Amino acid sequence: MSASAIQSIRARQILDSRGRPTVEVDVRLVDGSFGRASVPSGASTGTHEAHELRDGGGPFEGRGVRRAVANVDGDIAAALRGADALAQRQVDQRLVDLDGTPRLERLGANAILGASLAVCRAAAAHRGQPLYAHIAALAGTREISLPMPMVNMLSGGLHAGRGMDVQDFLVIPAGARSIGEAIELVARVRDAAVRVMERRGLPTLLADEGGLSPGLATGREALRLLIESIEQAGLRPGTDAVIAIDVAATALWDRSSGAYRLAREGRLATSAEMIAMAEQWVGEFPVVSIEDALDEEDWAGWQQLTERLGRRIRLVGDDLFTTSLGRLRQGIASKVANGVLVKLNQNGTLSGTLEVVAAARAAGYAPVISARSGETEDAFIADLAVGTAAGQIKIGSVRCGERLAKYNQLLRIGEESGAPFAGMAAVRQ
Ligand code: 2PG
Ligand code: MG
Repeated sequence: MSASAIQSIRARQILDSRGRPTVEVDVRLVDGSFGRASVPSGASTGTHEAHELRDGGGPFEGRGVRRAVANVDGDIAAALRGADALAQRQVDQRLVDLDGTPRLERLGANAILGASLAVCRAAAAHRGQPLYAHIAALAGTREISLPMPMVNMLSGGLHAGRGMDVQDFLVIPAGARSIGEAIELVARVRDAAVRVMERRGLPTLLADEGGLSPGLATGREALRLLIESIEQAGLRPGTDAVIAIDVAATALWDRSSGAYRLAREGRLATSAEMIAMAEQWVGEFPVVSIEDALDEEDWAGWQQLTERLGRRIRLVGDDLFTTSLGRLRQGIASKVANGVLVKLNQNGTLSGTLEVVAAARAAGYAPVISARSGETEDAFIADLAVGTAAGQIKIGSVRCGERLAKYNQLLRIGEESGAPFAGMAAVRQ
């Protein structure tokens, strides 16, 4: 067996940032090279995501991942033993074939992704290369770059007990010239937001991604609060800092009434009304990016939305595309959205995810590498964003160890690689 052949694979159950079980995988190669990776988990999930295998009974309210762990230790380890860790695509193909179902339901996408990412880390170690450099080689990236972050400030939806209808209000530090400055600017805005909210007697407890949850009734109120926070931080809205929104509208879609339920506003909204609301936000505030403004199956609405706003701002599909090549192609063909959220565990393998990034780029769709609301200390996505030169990353707020692990990794990569900072180039149309 060659030095880069896989010698052993082992998995275990660990806990994520919500205290829920998730899968961690260790891979060792013949030459002793080692790779470890763990798998994130979403709360506002798209129907078409790869399948997260949970035990369905037993401890942790049935959320255990013992079956997924057993699948790694059993079928997956047997299938990958002796495979060349440098051949990521073949490894991932073998995993997908071994599973045999379209959404990786048999072995679990959490089992498969854990193995895929741990193999990649072990291969990077074998080559004596930083992870981002190895990913750049796999992706064929000519010039790596440090991504512009979009940073969660205010949370609602399923990340904050539905305290607000819209899931995330984020800040993009448009005026930053480096990743270090970007992080400093958003940290300033977040600190200012706490002061503004304390003054108004609003709660400042943390939401799932380390953002704040003021529980305001309308999007406009949240946007006003964000503008005030940017100003209080001594920054100019629209110049130094701009705004992104993740509506996560799939979680608002009410099948029985055939409309979007804006519970905090106390009304139902049609697709056209949701689009009008997005247009109002863009008209009134420096909003440069809106994710999942409509439901994952509202293709007609998405077409309308893209016609109306697609030349002015980024329209990012998350639940809509679920990091699936098929769904993204459908979107490109029907002129829907102009950006794609990229989540490794929606896809299930590293190679599959890299394919989605490449297809997006070829069609002029901006990829945004994204964390999940349930995360671990694994900073893989920081290296992924740099290695693919994606241009944008969404990690959560600048709070909580599982989020800071990624921001801090970006700082380290910036220092050691000397890669240029992407700035606003990838955000703007
Ligand atoms: C999203 C993500 C991250 P979740 O909707 O974009 O914010 O949330 O992981 O819960 O799907
Ligand atoms: Mg989303």
